[in-house]
Amino acid sequence: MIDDLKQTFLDELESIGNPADLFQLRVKYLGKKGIITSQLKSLSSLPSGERPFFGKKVNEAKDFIEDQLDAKEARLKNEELKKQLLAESIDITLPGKYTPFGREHPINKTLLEVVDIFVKMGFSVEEGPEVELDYYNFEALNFPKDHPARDMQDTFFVSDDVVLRTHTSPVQVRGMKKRKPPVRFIAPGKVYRCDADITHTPMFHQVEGLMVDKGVTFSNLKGILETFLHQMFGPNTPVRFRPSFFPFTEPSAEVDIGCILCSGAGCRVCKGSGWLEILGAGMVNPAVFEHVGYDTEEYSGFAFGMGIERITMLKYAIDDIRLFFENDIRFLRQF
Ligand code: FA5
Repeated sequence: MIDDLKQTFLDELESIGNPADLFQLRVKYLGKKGIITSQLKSLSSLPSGERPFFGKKVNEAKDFIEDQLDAKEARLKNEELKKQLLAESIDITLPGKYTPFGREHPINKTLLEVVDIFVKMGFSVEEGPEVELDYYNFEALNFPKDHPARDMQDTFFVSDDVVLRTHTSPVQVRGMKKRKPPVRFIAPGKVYRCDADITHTPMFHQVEGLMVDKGVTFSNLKGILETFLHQMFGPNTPVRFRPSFFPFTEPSAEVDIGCILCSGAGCRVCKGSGWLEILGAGMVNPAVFEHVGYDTEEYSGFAFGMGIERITMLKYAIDDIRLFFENDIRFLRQF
């Protein structure tokens, strides 16, 4: 009878293919109300002479069933693991997935380099709006209405009183209005002019600089700009100041560096002169101080402004400004 039980168990075990069914089978035979357990319980109702023989048989069957269940459980687990490994196998001979990394745009790269040099010299960074009032872009900078100097910058008008700023110089005025001297900041950002050829685009970037304090002189301006240009273009780069005109500075200067392509010998880029114009600068015109309420007797200052596209073109010998804005990945990848 016990042997029949073992055989029935083996047949049932044979048909089982997953751990959940196996567990049910274990409960069926070895659980509290299982077949084997109830056989063991029924021993007490047997005549005492039959108990040892029958008890031994039931215990053997219990051990046998336990061993069989454990072995099957191990087999099933093993099969499952094999299936999982097969499903998750990786073909290491396939080519990897290429994730292209973005990189800094050359204009941003130069802009950050410029900002970094001035921040290290103690300048803070100031920002202003790109859609600007005529007052800040022109009037407070000593460009009176209908003054011919306004023609120097081809302006995009939003309305009679509002323009797309043509330079970063309005940030000088906004920055000074916000605080009392001493002031020392730079103002990087986008500016707009109705202008387009191989050295001009309708949108470009400038960095403005302003320093106002008691006793600031043209020598300070020269020192700061020479230090900057030597860090940007190399310590042996020649720098020269030429007289120029801006309504908001007096005296004004245009600053040139020795042509970095021909080392001053004269080439196509410097048009044979050996020099390249790099920025505009000068001592802040007292008329501007009056607009911001600074005492012109007590304070003096200098300002400068440079075009970032121009600096980038010189640094990397690029001869067409439009390349920066065409988003040709083959060009941009080189920086
Ligand atoms: C100015 O804009 C003055 N605000 C600079 C200044 C600031 C002078 C403070 C004195 C004191 P200018 O118009 O020269 O000056 O422009 C400065 C630089 O902007 C130029 O040297 C040139 O590098 C760049 N630039 C001008 N127009 C364009 C354009 N359309 N595209 C690209 N760069 C331009």
